[in-house]
Amino acid sequence: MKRIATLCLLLLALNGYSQTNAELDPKILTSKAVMNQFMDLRFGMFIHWGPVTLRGTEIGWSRHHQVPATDYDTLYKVFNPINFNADEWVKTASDAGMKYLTITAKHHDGFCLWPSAYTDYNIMATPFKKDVVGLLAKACKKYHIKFCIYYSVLDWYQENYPLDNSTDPKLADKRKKPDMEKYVVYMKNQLKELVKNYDPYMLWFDGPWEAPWTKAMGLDMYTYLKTLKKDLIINNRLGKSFSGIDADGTAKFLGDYDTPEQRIGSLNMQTPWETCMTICEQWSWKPNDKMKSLQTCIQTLAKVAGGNGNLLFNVGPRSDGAIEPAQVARLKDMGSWLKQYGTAIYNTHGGPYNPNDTFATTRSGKKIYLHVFKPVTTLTIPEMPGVKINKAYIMKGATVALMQTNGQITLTLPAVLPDPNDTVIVLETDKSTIDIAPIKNEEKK
Ligand code: FHN
Repeated sequence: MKRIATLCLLLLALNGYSQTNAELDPKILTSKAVMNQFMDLRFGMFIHWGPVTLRGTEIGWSRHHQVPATDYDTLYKVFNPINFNADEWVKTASDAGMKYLTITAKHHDGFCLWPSAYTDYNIMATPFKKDVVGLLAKACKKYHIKFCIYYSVLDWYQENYPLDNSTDPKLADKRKKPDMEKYVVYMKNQLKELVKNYDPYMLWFDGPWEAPWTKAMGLDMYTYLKTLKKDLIINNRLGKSFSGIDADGTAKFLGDYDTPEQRIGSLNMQTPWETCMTICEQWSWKPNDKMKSLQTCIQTLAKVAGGNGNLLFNVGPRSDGAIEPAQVARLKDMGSWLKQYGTAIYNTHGGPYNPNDTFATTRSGKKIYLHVFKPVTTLTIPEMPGVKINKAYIMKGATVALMQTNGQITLTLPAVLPDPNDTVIVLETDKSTIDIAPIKNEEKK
């Protein structure tokens, strides 16, 4: 999977695709206030799901490869997730401390989890016959979780989309008469259905890297969507270069925020960004998938927040509709940590130090939250120019001894840190911390 994402990025870079919001009418761009509210949420649930879970292979990508297309494209006929319960999925997200949820309404395989009027290849053609997108939208409203929709630009099932994902000419599903113009109309009709019927907080696009999708289509689609809902948040994957930040931190892409994938983005105080990452290894469910440790999960969230980003953390529910109990338990443990330390994550800004494997920092008002990831007894960091630390203490715990000399801050920590995954130390300063410029701190190996 990682190889695929890297390949996609490489293809885009080689094609020299770059477009920015400067090519859009500034009046239609999502406002800073809406984006600030989104960034305050910090933590969301990504869900990759569909009939492919019957095979336990990767959604979209395994079609024609591990699973012959003739098999893959007929799985819907026996897809009957009798244990699907939208409230349970959303409650799992809420108990994890997640504030938004993004569902793959249509992934690269073209299957639609809602009763689309524009294709029969949708959930109502399965024995299950329930509007999954609609049920999740309703459950998100009930649990005050922002409802977001993932929609794949590329579509290896729809006849009008010119490409299939088979590399073997013998296997390739010969497109009879593809017509990209008609496919774009299909996209706009489906997106209008999704926006009008389910009122998503955000659309998470994916798959812009293939040749049939052009820069002009991306600009046109962003503009079109903003006629449907002004404050709709749209990620940067309608554009061809779906990740690109200038040296000074400004965006070099089309869309409202950057989407580093399976990696933690760099500290950036200018451009909003969200890391999307799997809790296991595969995006959609597979048997015995290897799950990240609680420490890795918590430290990933803290490092992402420390970089001023959001974390969209992915689970892949099973073909019966249930999320693996082990993943539910892991997420619950993240929620327990957030119940204790959430003040150091939600409604904060990242920085001023760039995160590393020893610590990360978040900040709010006059406070800096120093997240310590390793059992160190002293921590020495570059001082913050012009900033005086009046008090240092473990959040909800004991005072921490602190020295500020020779341009350095040295903290003396207890031999056993209260939380081995991430102990939060509060530094109370004498000024508004948001004004402190980012501080480069190299990891001492
Ligand atoms: O090809 C997809 C992949 O299946 C998955 O949906 C990820 C999630 O961000 N996006 C693409 C790879 O970059």
